[in-house]
Amino acid sequence: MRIDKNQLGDTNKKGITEHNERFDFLGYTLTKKGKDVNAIIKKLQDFQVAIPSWALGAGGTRFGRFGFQGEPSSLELKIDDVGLIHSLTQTAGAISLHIPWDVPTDYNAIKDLANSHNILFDAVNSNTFQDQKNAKESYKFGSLSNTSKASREQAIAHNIEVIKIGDKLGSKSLTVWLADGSNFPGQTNFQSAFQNTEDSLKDIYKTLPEDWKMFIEYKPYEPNFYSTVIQDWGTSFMLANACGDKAYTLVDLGHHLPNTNIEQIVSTLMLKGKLGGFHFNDSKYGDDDLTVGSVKPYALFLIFNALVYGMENNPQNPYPAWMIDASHNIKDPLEDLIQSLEAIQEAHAKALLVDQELLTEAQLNHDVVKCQEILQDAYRTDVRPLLEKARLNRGGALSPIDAYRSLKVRESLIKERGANSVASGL
Ligand code: AOS
Ligand code: ZN
Ligand code: ZN
Ligand code: ZN
Repeated sequence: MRIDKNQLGDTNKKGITEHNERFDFLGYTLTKKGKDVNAIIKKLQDFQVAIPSWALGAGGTRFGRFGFQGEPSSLELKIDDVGLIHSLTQTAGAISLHIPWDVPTDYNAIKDLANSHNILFDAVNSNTFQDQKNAKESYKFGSLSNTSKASREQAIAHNIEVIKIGDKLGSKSLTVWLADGSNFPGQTNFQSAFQNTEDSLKDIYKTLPEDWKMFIEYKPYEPNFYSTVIQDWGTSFMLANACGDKAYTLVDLGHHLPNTNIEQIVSTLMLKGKLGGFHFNDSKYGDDDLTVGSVKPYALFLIFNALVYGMENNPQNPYPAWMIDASHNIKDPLEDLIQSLEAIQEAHAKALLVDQELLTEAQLNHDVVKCQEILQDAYRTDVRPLLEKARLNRGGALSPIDAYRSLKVRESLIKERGANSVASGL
């Protein structure tokens, strides 16, 4: 199924009067405070977040998986799902593929399909955390860090293959996330694991096309529970520097030990021009991959404040690649992704309201109370009318969730694909 603009026009009519009232009031208040409301809306309209192909079905946990009816069973259907999210939210203009789960058979047909939905191919993700069917070597004891040269070489070759596949689709970056690590003290030698990883990454890096970037994702634990080779941003940063200018650190919000100050990490990386990619999600205990903004919305706002500052003040940092990295156990994945996009744009809009000049002045005066007031004034503003306006301007839905439900999108997908359709790759 596809959603056309006429259908949205009809569903949008219902709430438009109320939207106009709320927008006019907010616009008036913000203008009085000296804000350029149109410039903020333009920034919201331009902000696009990639949807990962693996978030479109129910992922489940190691204890079980409760399927979601009408899941996309092929790459084509996954692109159609992102198309649906994009037509409603106007914020999901890209898809991030996972190889070998999403290898295209007909590249031109896949590119045409994505194009018909106005969707680009963002970073491609390699997979060396599972043994693939008929693979000669195993990753049970690591991939790029493995003590076995044959395993390392297989993992390097796979990443190079992923770059080639992405290149044919128009992707411009490779994301490397490694499950490499150890489960027990003494199991591995930390220094040789690091050195092998650095050498392997350099071999992959050498094959990157000129206009490509490599993102190195870090994570403190899981699937290994004693040590992870690329455990934190410092390790990723060192590896990126060892590789070269086209290698960057990727921050996934769920990949930090409890209470880590992520906004400070973001700031430092952008100052050094090394924040390449970003995975949005939320968490309570670990890498929970929950709906963005569902648990710690204020932390998300503070992180966005650092991101907005960096985008405005750090030309040495390239524009980061944004992606939602989520997993769905009990919600309709499409509804959850819509909620995540809303939370992302809400935090983004609030960060755009922060008066940076006043904040700098208050910081220089050591006026701690004022500093907090400035941040919280922005955070406490209900910015939802701005998000609505940005969506309407681009031809999206006033309320994406309401439209998704009133247009009976899931029901249509189940009718088209069948109740037992399972997302490919999972
Ligand atoms: C794993 O924890 C990382 O977040 C990865 O970015 C990603 O979820 C994985 O590559 C998907 O399989
Ligand atoms: Zn991630
Ligand atoms: Zn995560
Ligand atoms: Zn993760």
